[in-house]
Amino acid sequence: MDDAVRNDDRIKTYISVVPSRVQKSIQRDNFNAFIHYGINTFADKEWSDGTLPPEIFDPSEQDTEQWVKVLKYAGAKGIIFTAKHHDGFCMWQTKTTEYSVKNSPYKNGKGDVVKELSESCRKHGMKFGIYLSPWDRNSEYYGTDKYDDFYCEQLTELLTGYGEIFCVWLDGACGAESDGKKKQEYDFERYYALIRKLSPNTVISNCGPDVRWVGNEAGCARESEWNVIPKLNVGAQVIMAASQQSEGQNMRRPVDILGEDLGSREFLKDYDEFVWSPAEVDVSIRPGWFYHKNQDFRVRSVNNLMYIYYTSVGGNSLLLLNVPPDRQGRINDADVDKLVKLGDRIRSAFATPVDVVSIEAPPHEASNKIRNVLVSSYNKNSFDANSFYSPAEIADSYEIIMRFKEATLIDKVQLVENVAYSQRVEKYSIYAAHKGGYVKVYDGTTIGFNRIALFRKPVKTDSLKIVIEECREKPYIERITAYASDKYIPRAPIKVVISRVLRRARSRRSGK
Ligand code: FUL
Repeated sequence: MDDAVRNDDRIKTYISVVPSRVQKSIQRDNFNAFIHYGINTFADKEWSDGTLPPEIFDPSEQDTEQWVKVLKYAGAKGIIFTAKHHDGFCMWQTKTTEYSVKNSPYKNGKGDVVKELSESCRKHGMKFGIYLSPWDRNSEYYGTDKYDDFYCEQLTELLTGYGEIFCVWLDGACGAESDGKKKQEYDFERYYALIRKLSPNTVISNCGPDVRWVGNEAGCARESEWNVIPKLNVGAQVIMAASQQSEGQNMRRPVDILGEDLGSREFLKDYDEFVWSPAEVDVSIRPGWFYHKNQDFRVRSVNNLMYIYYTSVGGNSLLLLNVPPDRQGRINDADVDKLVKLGDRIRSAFATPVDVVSIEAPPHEASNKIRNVLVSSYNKNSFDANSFYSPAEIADSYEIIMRFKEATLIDKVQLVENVAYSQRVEKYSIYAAHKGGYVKVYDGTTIGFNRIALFRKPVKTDSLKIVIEECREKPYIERITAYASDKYIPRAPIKVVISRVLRRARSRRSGK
């Protein structure tokens, strides 16, 4: 077989890999909130060892309604709650252990935080998910054959007693060895099967098959995030090995979990089995995952949160933003202030899609549907596998020119591939009409299920040209929308700028 044929076969293999039903649902609702709240909150700790007395769990004004309203205003579509962190303290009325809210003063032992939060979520139209730490420092069964039964019983209680659970988030962190204990070998396949059986619409994240951890806790997304990646690079064992092993370990490294490039053609050529795998950027609004009073002045700035939003949600990844309630049981004013501004900024950034009056592009493979993807009245819920623009012929490159009613100050274009046809675009540029010609305003690699191409500075123009320069066969584009600038362009944190400059210098030196 000659190389061209083999290459062609490989590309056909890559584009045959597509998202599952549950992956599509979380890719659509790609910004969710994480809530770390539990016994640690009341002891000023990030990790505790399972011996803190339940009596200290005593919030004076716990208000799950407030959590949900603030997070919804910020733009999150769902909330994932620490039903149990590594300490083993259960935030619901469980029959599996005495180490729970049942033995706390909260509502005289009758409180159930999972229930309260799930009900508030339902009331306000937010999805509700759970974090149930596999590592349990309190359970007598941990490290024994009985632990998987115990863990499955906890999963069963949570998946059957609290309505629809949109996500189960399985953490890979484990410091059992520093406790002088043997690491439990979790039967993840059993957990997955149980979740699928009890709750087929649930997404299994992190140490799970549906969503892949980006690899750091610093809010760093990859510039080029690929969804079709080698099967070997995912899987609970890989995630666990890269996860936190000791308290205080610095997880704020730049992107890791096996590197920057997980899916370019060059990278994939050495592998034979591939899976669809969206990355999730999990990051806290504060230095800690749990609330600490002395961090009230260290809440991330709105500029920083917007930067994380653009690079994760806008970078073909998912965002999971942690917001920890304080000891009163409320989201602290310091965080509320930033979350309200974040919601306002997101809405203002996408408030004004620019109307397209005419389009020029290679003929569409189906009927005359190209306007569907370019008009501003796009409704993401109405799209199905048949909604796309795809050129009839495979070509070396594809040019799409959109003309607007009038010259408008534009700072971003949202691009979406119809991933029912996989992820195909590998390189593209955006040009703006200027003084009778076109000037380049953006160049990118991946698009995938969501790309916000944010220009370095806004440009006033009456026409944009998108050129797809490299692609697996031909593109299937679901959406292209240009937005009028609201004049706020978030700046990258200085550390990111420096590492980008160093990376570029390195690749110039190595001639790549
Ligand atoms: C880590 C944990 O050790 C942290 O406490 C936190 O829950 C974070 C989301 O995952 O691995």
